[in-house]
Amino acid sequence: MSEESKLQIEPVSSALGAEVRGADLSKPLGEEKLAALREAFSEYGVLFFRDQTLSPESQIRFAEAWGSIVINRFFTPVDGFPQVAEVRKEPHQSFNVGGGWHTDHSYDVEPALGSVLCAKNVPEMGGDTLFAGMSAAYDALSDGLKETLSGLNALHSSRHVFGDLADLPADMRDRFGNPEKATQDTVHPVVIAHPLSGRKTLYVNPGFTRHFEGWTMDESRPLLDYLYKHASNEAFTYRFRWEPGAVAFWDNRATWHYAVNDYPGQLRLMHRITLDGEAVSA
Ligand SMILES: O=C(O)CCC(=O)C(=O)O
Ligand SMILES: [Fe+2]
Repeated sequence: MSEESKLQIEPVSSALGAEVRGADLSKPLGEEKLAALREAFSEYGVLFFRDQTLSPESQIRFAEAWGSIVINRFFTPVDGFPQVAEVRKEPHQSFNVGGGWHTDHSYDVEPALGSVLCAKNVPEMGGDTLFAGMSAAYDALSDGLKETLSGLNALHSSRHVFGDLADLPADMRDRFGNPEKATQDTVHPVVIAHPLSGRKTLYVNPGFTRHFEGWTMDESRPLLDYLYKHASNEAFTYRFRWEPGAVAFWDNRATWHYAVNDYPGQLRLMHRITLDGEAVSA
């Protein structure tokens, strides 16, 4: 492979993330580039690409190079492409999708590997996405707390977010469908061995984790809150500024994300594909 056609992979922060240049995701990438991307994905947890021209078809093809696609139960799909979910906020809406720290699909027995999010319409200002690296966050805990966490599991659920009991603002209701399907509850270790990197990684998140297994919600709250405050410290985060054609491909087992809701009166539209994962273990 010639030098020009090689990928350039530049880390963007010490905790997570790398920006990739030299990849046209609208075309098949070839084994050599895919292998380099696989390694970078495992090392950095989230990869960013700019100036892409992804159609729903080519986004699907890129995603399928990593595994099979999860058809999301709750999001409105792009017309004609059930594999591609719309992440949309209209100018008249006040709430956004993903406007708090979370990791997608942690309520599934086999949580999704990650998502490929492609910017279609972005506000002139605002609408950035924050990412946080859960391996770096874990590494920075004390040996004492690491020891305590090593024996714990936690329950994750979709019910309080997407289910009938969810306290959704009125202008969010048409963004999500099928509340009767939000019945996923599952237990995962609080610290997992990351399926790709093998690194110890904190695996609880403010969006979907309910309580530690065998503990009440009240008992769990203080320690969960401590972990959330710790893991969302700036030292473990990176803020990505979108432009049309930008793509983020994140690993749900290694990172959290947070879609900043600071663009009232403007449209923001993203296309998301989520990839099947595997059971996580300590
Ligand atoms: O819109 C974003 O930046 C991310 C929204 C989100 O949480 C998701 O697509 O999973
Ligand atoms: Fe999300």
